[in-house]
Amino acid sequence: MLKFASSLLLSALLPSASAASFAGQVIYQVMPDRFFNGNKANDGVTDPTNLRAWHGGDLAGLTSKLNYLQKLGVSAVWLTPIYQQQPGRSFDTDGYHGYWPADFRKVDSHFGTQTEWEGFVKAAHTGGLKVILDQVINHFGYTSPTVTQKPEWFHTQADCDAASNKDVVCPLAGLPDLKQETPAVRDFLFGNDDYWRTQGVDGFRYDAIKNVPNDFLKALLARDRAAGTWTLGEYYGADALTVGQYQQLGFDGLFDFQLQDAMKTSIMGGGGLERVRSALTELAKVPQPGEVALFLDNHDLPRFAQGTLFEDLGQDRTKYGLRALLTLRGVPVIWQGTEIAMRGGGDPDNRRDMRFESQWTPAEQGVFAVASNAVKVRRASKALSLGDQTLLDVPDNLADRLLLFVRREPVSGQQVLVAWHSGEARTSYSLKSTLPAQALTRGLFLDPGESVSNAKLSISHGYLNLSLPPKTAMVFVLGSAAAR
Ligand SMILES: [Ca+2]
Repeated sequence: MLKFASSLLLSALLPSASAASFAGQVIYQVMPDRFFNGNKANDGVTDPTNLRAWHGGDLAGLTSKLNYLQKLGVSAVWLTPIYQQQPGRSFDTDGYHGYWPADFRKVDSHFGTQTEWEGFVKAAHTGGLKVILDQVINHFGYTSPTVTQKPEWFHTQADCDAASNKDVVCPLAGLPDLKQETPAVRDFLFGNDDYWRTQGVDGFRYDAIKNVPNDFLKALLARDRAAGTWTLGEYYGADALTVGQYQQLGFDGLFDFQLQDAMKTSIMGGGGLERVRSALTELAKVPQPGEVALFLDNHDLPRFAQGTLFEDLGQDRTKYGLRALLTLRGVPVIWQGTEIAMRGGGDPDNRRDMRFESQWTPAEQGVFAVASNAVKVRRASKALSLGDQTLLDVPDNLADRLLLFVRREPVSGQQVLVAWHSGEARTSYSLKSTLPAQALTRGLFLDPGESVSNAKLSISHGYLNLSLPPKTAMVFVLGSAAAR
């Protein structure tokens, strides 16, 4: 009887079998207005010189560039919201970003038509790409007609004043704040999910979950889980502890902002790697580390490459950052343009128009080559895509410049050793190690034009010997010669 009770408890705590998984996926984040304009007829009033105005990018443009995503090698695309935005501007800004919805089930005319949406999803799926759509569940756009038509759907200033949890009840940036505790609102938001599921969406990226009540989220996520839809929560600034708490609530993944900040400081900022090591140690404790979204930057943060004064340095360190990102357990997310080290400060400067091959400098082509190599190496490796992750000890005097870990995929037994190296020059290291001797230690990441990696590893006689180029991350396949 006791045994029966505990197994019941376990099944209530563990994710159910119908849960979706994005382990092994690599996501590319697109803001359609700033990606590619495939149909000038739907532009309306645009001003490409104003980062707060519509620029004309659309679903037709994204569809025509899916071959670009395939060239990069990603397996999924996340679109910021594409549904109908509020009329007019607020704060001298258009709803080009998609976060000011008026009709959650209609494609905004700037992005295209229902038919173009269907064409996009079909082309993405045919090309092997999963589709993640941003879902707004906290608010309507400022001037959306629903705000005046259905005032009972929204929290009032009095609600906000009386609330103990201001994050949930008070408006985010002044936006009309939905009252999820009202059954009609809850059903409306559930219905939005159901609608987009019928439209072929494989996953939802939920915006601003910090500002939405947990009991509502729990019910929403249970429905997604039952339907097999992957869920990714955006809790701005989340550390590993927050990621873990929200996974327990029912999210598959969350963005780890703490790790993002550590990687930016260490890799782009030239700081030590200790903070990354500590963020990874924390992240290992969450219920589903393989589903956590990992990123260098996004549309809400200054660009990764913005951390340096010099363009070439920003490009070199972005190569390091992208390689590092693609070695980690979790789901890497690449924000459009980071694969060519685009620059830009805070919103909206981080949302400059995407530039494509014919517009790139040779240096940008070099960043892309490193990015696409790293994405493809990751996707071809079971150990990198799905493996567990074990940090190796390094001597204290090297902890600022050397981060080592092993990724091992238990089913196949495939394993790799990963080395992040922040040293300023090529350096050789010889470290005492308990790892068994390995006959095979081939480097997997290649620089453009290389056929053999210029990094070296050997493990024998209780020592791990490394020769690493400056400021980069490297991955080495491990095994007996017979294994491959
Ligand atoms: Ca257009």
